[in-house]
Amino acid sequence: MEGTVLSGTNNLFTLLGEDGQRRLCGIKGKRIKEIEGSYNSLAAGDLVDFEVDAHDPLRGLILRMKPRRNVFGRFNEKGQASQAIAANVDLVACVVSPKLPPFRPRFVDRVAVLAEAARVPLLIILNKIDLGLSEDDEDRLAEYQDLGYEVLTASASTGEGIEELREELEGKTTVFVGQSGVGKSSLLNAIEPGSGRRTGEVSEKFSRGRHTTTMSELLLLADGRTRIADTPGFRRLALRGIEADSLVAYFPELARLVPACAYGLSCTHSHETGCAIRVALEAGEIHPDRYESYLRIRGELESSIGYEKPKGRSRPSVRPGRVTEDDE
Ligand SMILES: Nc1nc2c(ncn2[C@@H]2O[C@H](COP(=O)(O)OP(=O)(O)OP(=O)(O)O)[C@@H](O)[C@H]2O)c(=O)[nH]1
Ligand SMILES: [Mg+2]
Ligand SMILES: [Zn+2]
Repeated sequence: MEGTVLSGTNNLFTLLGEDGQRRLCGIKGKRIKEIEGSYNSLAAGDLVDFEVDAHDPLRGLILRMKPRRNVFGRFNEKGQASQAIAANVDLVACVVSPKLPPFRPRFVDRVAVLAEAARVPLLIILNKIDLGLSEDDEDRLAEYQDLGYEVLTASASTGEGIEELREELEGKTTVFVGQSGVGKSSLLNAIEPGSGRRTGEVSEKFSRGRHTTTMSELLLLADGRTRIADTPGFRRLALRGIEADSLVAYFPELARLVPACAYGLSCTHSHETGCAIRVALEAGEIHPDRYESYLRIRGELESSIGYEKPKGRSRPSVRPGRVTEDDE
């Protein structure tokens, strides 16, 4: 039978079978990775073939994973192992808040790169609008809109913007990502009253680094067509697995300038004279913070283990991939 992975840990997964039944399933022979030749294990949203346990109709064994349409993943804190967060999604929703925790555009830039790399559209949800929004943060959000990303403001507490959000998500499979405490689970509860997601106190999170949601879980809304993956908040989003030289492709406003760079595809866009991106930066046509994000992520990709610099040409390295508060 075919089934969808709703959640899972330690090789035990909750599946929704095509018969509408939920079952707890292990992996037959614990060899799913080998079957698909995939480094990632199963994630919420994965489609699998499974067999029902002959003795227990509510249990089963997963036989294989179906090919993925896409996968939204991240690397662990040390950037050493990839973790699939959700598979086969239509939309990545990056949830942010104006305060508690503060708005961090650099985090959004990282999610945007991951979404572009997975070829999935990005929606930015500014939750907690009831706490107010500084002019600076408002400008940054408008900037993302100009780049072509959809931006919605909402409040899980007052209900503002929830109807628009519901409409935006309707009929899609969306993965909610964002720092701990921004209100991902609260938004889900507001969209679908009765979904009973556990939410937590922010002050407690800050002092103890506690996460209320501890594992990704795909929720099916009552309309039967809308699916949302609630995920644990990340403190930091390490980026790996992208060639430093192709990173620019995932910044839409930079990518379209590359053909005009004097060194074309071999331009690092960090120092070259005749770099169209640097010219546009000087002219104030691209946002300095976005450019800074590009440099930081590029530095991180270049300094990460396993990355080999292209041979034959020496180029000064851009900034090392330092981890700063802003990146968290
Ligand atoms: N003022 C205000 N507080 C909110 C809003 N939405 C959520 N909160 C509060 O923010 C805190 C964190 O909310 P959660 O929904 O647990 O956040 P989360 O993003 O799911 O956090 P993790 O599961 O740890 O990743 C809770 O105390 C919520 O009550 C909002 O719109 N306005
Ligand atoms: Mg949560
Ligand atoms: Zn350039």
